[in-house]
Amino acid sequence: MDFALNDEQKALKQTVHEFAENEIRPVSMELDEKGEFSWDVVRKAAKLELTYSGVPEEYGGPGLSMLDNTIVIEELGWGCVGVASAIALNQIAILPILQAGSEEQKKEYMARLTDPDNPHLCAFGLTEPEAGSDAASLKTRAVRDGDDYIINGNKCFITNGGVSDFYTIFTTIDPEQRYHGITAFIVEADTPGFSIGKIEHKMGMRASQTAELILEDVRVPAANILRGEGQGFYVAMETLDTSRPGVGAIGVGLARAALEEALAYSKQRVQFGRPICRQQAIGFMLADMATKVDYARLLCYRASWMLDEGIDAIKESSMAKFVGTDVAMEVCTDAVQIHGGYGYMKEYLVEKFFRDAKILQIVEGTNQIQRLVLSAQLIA
Ligand code: COS
Repeated sequence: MDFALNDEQKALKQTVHEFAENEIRPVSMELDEKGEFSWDVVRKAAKLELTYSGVPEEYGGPGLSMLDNTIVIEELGWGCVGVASAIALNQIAILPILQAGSEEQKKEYMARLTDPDNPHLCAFGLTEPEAGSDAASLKTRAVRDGDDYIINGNKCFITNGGVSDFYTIFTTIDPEQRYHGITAFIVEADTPGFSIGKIEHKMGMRASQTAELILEDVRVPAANILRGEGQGFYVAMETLDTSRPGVGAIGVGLARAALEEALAYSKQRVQFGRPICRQQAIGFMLADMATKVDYARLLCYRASWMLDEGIDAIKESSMAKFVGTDVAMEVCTDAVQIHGGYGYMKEYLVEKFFRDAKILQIVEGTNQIQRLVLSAQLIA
């Protein structure tokens, strides 16, 4: 067993770290303040192939492994959770097409995503106002009409909603059949009847755009179905199994950033005649924070490595997601605490980190759902 990154991985980590430091951090506070998605940053990320780093070479991407992608995403999370989400959740939205698409679908849609000079984004449309954790209860309906389907319904909390070129929309062809009726379609953003509703005003992750999708008599060819009628629930679950370590890695990057801020502050803040890092109460907090970052990262690496090796990793992916993001919340909370009153002020990065951490425990399946998945696997 080798815990060291190889030379290529170290170089990759360095490149993405520099991108985060030079292109993301300088604008992250402003994007957060304005609640603005930045095409400028996303275009620069696309130049480095970061928006589609997991797309295999045969479809025009660099074909990074899951582990390499997890390394990339940690650095983006270090830069800004909002920007990291815009980029990493695009990768997640690519997965249903890569994992369940036909050869023609992969060729067509990957070509659009992998153009570094004119990058397109896509989005994953599963969640609905009344179907969040209980994904199988979704109501968006697809009804067959000749060679097409007519889709009606609403999706909510969709990351990159309104800035994407196409969407994977999960529908039901028969709600009575619960998950057996769920069918996934690729839907073009410019299809008549498809529109963007409310753009959410969020607590954190504000540099990524979260929107409602409205589908009113949207006509989509049957050729746009992914894998087949009634296969959509499995497509969604397989996507989430694969994507969850990446969300954990955003948490690891954020937690690492919060630890760095807390450490730097505690070295220069003097109380009772010495820097507060020399007070045991603070020193022990820093020790716990550093340990949490490390074990969360190890779980993300392990789940990613298992996915690369083709080993069943449902349990390990869920662990990586909930540990990575719970650690982010805990470490960011402690980073604010170490900053005292200053940590509550907008001028300090940890104030933003704290707000950003919260959403990570909710997206991509709440951390309670992760524990449900894990416990179901344990007792099966
Ligand atoms: N990977 C692969 N297949 C899975 C799976 C997984 N993680 N979880 C369930 N399945 C399969 C089951 O094996 C079962 O298939 P068969 O009947 O053919 O054996 C089928 O899917 C239904 O499983 P189950 O009965 O467990 O489904 P439930 O409706 O009870 O829900 C959970 C399962 C809770 C796991 C699912 O609803 C879920 O993941 N919810 C969270 C959704 C989410 O993450 N939303 C975030 C939105 S994306 S940002």
